[in-house]
Amino acid sequence: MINKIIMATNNKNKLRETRDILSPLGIEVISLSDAGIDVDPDETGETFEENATIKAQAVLELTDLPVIADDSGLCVEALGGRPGVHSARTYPEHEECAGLLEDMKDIPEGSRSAYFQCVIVYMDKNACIVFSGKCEGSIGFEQKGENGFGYDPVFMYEGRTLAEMSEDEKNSISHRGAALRDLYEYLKERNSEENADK
Ligand code: ITT
Repeated sequence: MINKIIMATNNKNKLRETRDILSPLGIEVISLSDAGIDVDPDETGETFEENATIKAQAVLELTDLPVIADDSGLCVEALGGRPGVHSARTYPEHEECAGLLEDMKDIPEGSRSAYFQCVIVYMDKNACIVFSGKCEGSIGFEQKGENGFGYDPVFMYEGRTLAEMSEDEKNSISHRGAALRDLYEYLKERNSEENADK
């Protein structure tokens, strides 16, 4: 029976969105600091899946609990898919929206398509499962909204930015929400099988 999972992240926003979706399962999702683990492995992979696997593996080596890791980012068509796997490192923290808007200042309306991608890896001593989700939208011309994090204030989805949505609304359409709902089903199934085996 899985009742506690470590999330291999130093990003409090990811942790909050994850807890929100997994909470009905009664599984406690604890942070690295809750677990007393201090690791920040180099994300040297070329894909979201490789980087999520690197993060999960680094933490699994230090614990007996199951681990989840999320690697995610924003891919902008007009920028050839950038910032992509480098989304956390392309611009200084808290300046990612301003930096992206500057890099896209000459790109006209209609050519500003972008998508968020999220890959979540679940890992324990016997299993490694990959879940993924995508959210398609476009990049606006100014920052709007106070919620969310990262690029949310410039990412437009059906006329609003993700930062203008409540957390529940964002989770219902987001890349992370989609990956987490599949993870939810997997964990639910695992726990019901283990209960049935008793
Ligand atoms: P961990 O590696 O510790 O989990 P991180 O923030 O460094 O935290 P990533 O390497 O996966 O995570 O980088 C993801 C970046 O992509 C993140 O810092 C944001 O800038 C952006 N991003 C991902 N999901 C997002 C979301 O839902 N809304 C806005 N920006 C997001």
